Amino acid sequence: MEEKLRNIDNEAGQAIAKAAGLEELNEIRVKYLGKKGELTQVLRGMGALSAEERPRIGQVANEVRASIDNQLSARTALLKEEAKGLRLKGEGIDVTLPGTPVLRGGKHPLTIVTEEIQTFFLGLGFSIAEGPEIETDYYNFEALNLPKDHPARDMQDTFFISEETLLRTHTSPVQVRTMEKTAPKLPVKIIVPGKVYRRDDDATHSPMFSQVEGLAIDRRITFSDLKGTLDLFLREMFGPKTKTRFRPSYFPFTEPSAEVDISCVMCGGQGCRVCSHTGWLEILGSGMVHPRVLEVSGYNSEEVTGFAFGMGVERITMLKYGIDDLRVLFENDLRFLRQF
Ligand code: 2U9
Repeated sequence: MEEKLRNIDNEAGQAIAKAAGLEELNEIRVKYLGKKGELTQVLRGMGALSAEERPRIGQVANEVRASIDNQLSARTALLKEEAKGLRLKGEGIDVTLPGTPVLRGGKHPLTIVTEEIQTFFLGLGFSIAEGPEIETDYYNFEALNLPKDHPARDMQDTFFISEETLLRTHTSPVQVRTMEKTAPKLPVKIIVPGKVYRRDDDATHSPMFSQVEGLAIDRRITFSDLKGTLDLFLREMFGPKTKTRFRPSYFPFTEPSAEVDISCVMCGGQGCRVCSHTGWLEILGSGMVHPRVLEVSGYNSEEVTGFAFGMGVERITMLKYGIDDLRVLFENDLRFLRQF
């Protein structure tokens, strides 16, 4: 009887290995394990066995049932996988081809630097403010102490849309709008990143460029606050050894005004081609907010003072990464962009 059982196992095993489809496997299951199946038939004959033989044969029968069952499951899983592969091939998908890599984008160097500037000032308690790129003459010039006949308007060659609307030449109108909305509440501490437009186009000027400007207004804000803030900022941006220098300058919206230089990032101040052998690089403009600008936007210039500054992000990016032509920042050449 044991031999009969072993034979059933072998026979079933061969049939399963040869089976070409799921239906055939089901027929094999019925043939061997079903109610009228071969294994069941053999077990029916167990009544004729002696009491000593019965448990042993019982155990063999259980082993054979488990063996056939396992082989059926394994073959079923294999055939299902094959069927899936064939279906995908039928749909024109070759599952054996290597996958197409998904390219992850990267940040543009101007974005990296803008975010770095923002992060620094957020750490000092400034908020980020933004505003429209199409502006009125009032917010871009008039409110900033630049009346229509002011000669300093020529410094910012402007794209006019109509007599009263234009592409902003700096992000300063956002500070004016913020002051109008906030006055007379204190303090105002904002930085304003954004695109600005001037009619300029060469290796160091683009008709569209990016600025970050800052404004802090409160009681008793002094030039020392301006100096301390920008000093710390420039050392953070260009390294702890960076020296700064404040030079008197003129802007219509600040008084006094100062141009800020850093020791040359290339030669450390020795003098080289990049700094035109002066040892210094002009990096931003700044000053104490002109009392007229405070008044126009709703602040009492007898009670509050403020400092402001502005920088061009392209220039800072070029100096930080040693880029000598501004235009590569706008050409979207991946060979350039992949380096960041
Ligand atoms: C308000 C009051 C004052 C913003 C300032 C500068 C100095 C400055 C230039 C740097 C390089 C522009 O990109 S650049 O060409 N900016 O020199 N900007 S003070 O002063 C303000 C702004 C708004 C209400």
